[in-house]
Amino acid sequence: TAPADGRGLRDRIAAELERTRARTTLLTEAVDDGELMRQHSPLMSPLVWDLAHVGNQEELWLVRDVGGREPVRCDIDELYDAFKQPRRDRPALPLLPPAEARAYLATVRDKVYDLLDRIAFDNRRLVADGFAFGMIVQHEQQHDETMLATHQLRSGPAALHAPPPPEPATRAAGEVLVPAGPFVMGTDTDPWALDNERPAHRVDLPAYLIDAAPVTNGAYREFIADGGYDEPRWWSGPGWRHRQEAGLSAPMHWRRDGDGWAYRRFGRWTAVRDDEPVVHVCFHEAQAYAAWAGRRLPTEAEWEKAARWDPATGRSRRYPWGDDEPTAAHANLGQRHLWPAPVGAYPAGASPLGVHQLVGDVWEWTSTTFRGYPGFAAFPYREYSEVFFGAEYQVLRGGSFGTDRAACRGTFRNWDYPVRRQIFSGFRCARDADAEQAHP
Ligand code: AVJ
Ligand code: FE
Repeated sequence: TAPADGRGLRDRIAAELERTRARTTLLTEAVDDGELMRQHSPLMSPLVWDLAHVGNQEELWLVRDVGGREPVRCDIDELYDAFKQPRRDRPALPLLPPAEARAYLATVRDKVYDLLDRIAFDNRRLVADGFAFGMIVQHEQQHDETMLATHQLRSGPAALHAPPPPEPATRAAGEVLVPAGPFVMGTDTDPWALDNERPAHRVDLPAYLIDAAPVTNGAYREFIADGGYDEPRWWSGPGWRHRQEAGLSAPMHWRRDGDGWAYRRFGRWTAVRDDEPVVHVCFHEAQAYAAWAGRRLPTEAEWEKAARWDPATGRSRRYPWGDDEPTAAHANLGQRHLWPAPVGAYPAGASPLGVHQLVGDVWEWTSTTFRGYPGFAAFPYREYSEVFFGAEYQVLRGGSFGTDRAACRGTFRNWDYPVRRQIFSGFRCARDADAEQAHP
């Protein structure tokens, strides 16, 4: 790794900032100004809000806080404060029009490059290893994924294009036994890991079985065909209430198509493909499917042990395949494709125990609610994650086809309400090992 104040770190940060801004630009130039200002769903912001919010956070953290520079503009802080402005109210705000928002982002970015040239990467926690820059890169990438979900919700002809994901190259089916024993969950050393991924701590788990691949459309269709949506015994109390109130009968963006099903993906309807991971299901649907299948969702710790634990060394890896950064051969990440890849498409991304597609494709619901790890300390601000701790949010793991590699690793934690499904959410199942499997 590069010395803490070396050219290497500066160049790496500049490259990540540029790569990320190129994605933001793509997502916000794919539609006209009218569509940027409009709200495509009450669940989402107008795209032009996300755009200026990304610039405003960069100004707050890098220009003002790290750089100690004069504000670029402090008149807009309130408008782009996510806690002061609920999403459904954002279209009514006096938002910066697209051209002004773009000019604002460019001004902020120029100051950040200037700062990057001069800054000493000393031991102050906010700047050590370029953390604040990494946080801002991840923040922009997270909003890019949110903007991608907005694109998926918008009606009208397709505005985004990408080649299809790779075809299966191996069989990824059945379950994998993860033996009982401790592993290290979370991290103390990953330089850009966020506060909720820390500290590293030992977790001892009994033996369990976890699916070798995410649940597919084909398997999910059997649940639908078997009347799963109409059978309260598969659903939790709150799940059934939500299924009734929301009138759920299939994943979001699906419709009946003759005898089968079609889904809408970024403006195009096509027949549902059975060997792809199911996406756009809420936690309640995932839980009901698991109950129907005689299984359960994995806990967050079970997910992470399957993704990181190396049985040969007992170490926790950064990713299922090792510590190397993801490449196109490892995982479907970064909006290279616009939907999940069929199961078995990423043999090079499998874990040592043979669990596939843990990273990329779809965010995976877990049965765990979002809390701080033992010894958690908010950094640099309580509003990133601590204010969301509690029973209201479920943890999702692994990242989707729309998650950038900068915002995805074996320790990365996402969370959302159990009713949400406009995100790129799927799941896999698990179950307790029986006595014979646990003690062979
Ligand atoms: C971690 C994806 C739940 O989008 O609400 C963006 C990320 N935090 N701006 C979200 C985030 C502040 C966050 N999630
Ligand atoms: Fe944000």
